[in-house]
Amino acid sequence: MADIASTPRVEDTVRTARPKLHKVILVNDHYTPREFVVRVLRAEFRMDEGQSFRVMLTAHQRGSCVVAVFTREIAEEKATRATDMAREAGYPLLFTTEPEE
Ligand code: TYC
Repeated sequence: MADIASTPRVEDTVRTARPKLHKVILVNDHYTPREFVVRVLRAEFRMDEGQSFRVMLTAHQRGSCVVAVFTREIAEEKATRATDMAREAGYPLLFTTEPEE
């Protein structure tokens, strides 16, 4: 008779160590100057003038725009730093994060 306790179990799914990525999202508001948004995007996300202008304009026109994706920790850190940069300058500019589907 088979000994249940010693019967090997076979995993039928392959587990891979791939952390879920999180989006950093730029949120539009009516008060932050466009040039300041571009400056924050360049400083925190290392974008060039053209990229940062397009991301700013998309958020301005559609309400929000995905800036980039990172692991959760990095995404949250960058969103916080970018939002803090705006607070220090007295603007309501907001960066949020959300997990990718
Ligand atoms: N809507 C702002 C303005 O007209 C500019 C702006 C763009 C602010 C994108 C935030 O995420 C933003 N001055």
